[in-house]
Amino acid sequence: MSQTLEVVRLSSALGAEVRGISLGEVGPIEADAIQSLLTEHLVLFFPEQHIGIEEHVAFGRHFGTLEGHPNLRNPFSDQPEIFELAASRGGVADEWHSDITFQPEPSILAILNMVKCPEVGGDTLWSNMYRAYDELSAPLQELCEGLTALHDAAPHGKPEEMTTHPVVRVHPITRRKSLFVNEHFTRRIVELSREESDVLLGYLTRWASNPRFTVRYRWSKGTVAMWDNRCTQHFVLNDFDEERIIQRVTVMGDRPEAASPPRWPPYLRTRNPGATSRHDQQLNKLLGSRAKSLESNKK
Ligand SMILES: O=C(O)CCC(=O)C(=O)O
Repeated sequence: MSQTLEVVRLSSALGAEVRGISLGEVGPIEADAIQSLLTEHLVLFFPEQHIGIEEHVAFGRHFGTLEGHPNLRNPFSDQPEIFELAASRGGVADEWHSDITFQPEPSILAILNMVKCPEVGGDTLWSNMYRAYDELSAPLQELCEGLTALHDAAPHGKPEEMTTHPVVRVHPITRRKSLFVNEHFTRRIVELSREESDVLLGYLTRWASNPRFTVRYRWSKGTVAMWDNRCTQHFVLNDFDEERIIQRVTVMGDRPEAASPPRWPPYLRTRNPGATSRHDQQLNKLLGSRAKSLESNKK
């Protein structure tokens, strides 16, 4: 299939609309071209596709191994690789996030099919995490590069599902550094006290949503979007009344590569534990279970 792609950028920070291709007929050559466009624009939109579930899954498989959502049940089909979110008045992801960061190997990219969309509202925003890192001051970049953060699945009612990731990761294709903390899943900077972590994490997660780094997309039925979770975050506007149905396939996963190794040990309150030490319970639990598994590996 020979198809001429028309590509229109949607903001200075990220995002492009792509026409002149039928996603239901993509082969390896077209998939490579799409991967190159994704590497350049970070999020792509393909209007008027109207693909079905089989085509959606087949398209996703060009980019890696697909996995259903680990915590949210798929109510409508026995196709395990599709995750559907049907929402009206609630149930939308209106907190900035990148997908499934509570797992050691989070999603690398996602492909979303807009099956039913409200006449107005329900736009999605994406933000460019390369820019969020690049525009930090040099001292703050250096501090962040030496830190790791605890992420958990508390938004899915499972705070015990947790892992740590570098605060600054390196993209395996571009080798560029990006900021890798998000308001939805990131709980704590491991090397800082709870109070310090709250301040820095609060700052970084607000910074990540600076309008200068973003694009906002107005959907129509049949549009397919595809984004790179390693260098973007997204947020859905919960401002609609009609039903909004999306179907997503999720490409898993690589272990985020740190920009540098952690420069400090985890924060541990060693003296005078008091009422405030309850704030360290989750971190201590994670560190305790890691120590135990190291110990049992030695045996
Ligand atoms: O519904 C959307 O626009 C995005 C959904 C979302 O946040 C996700 O798939 O992680």
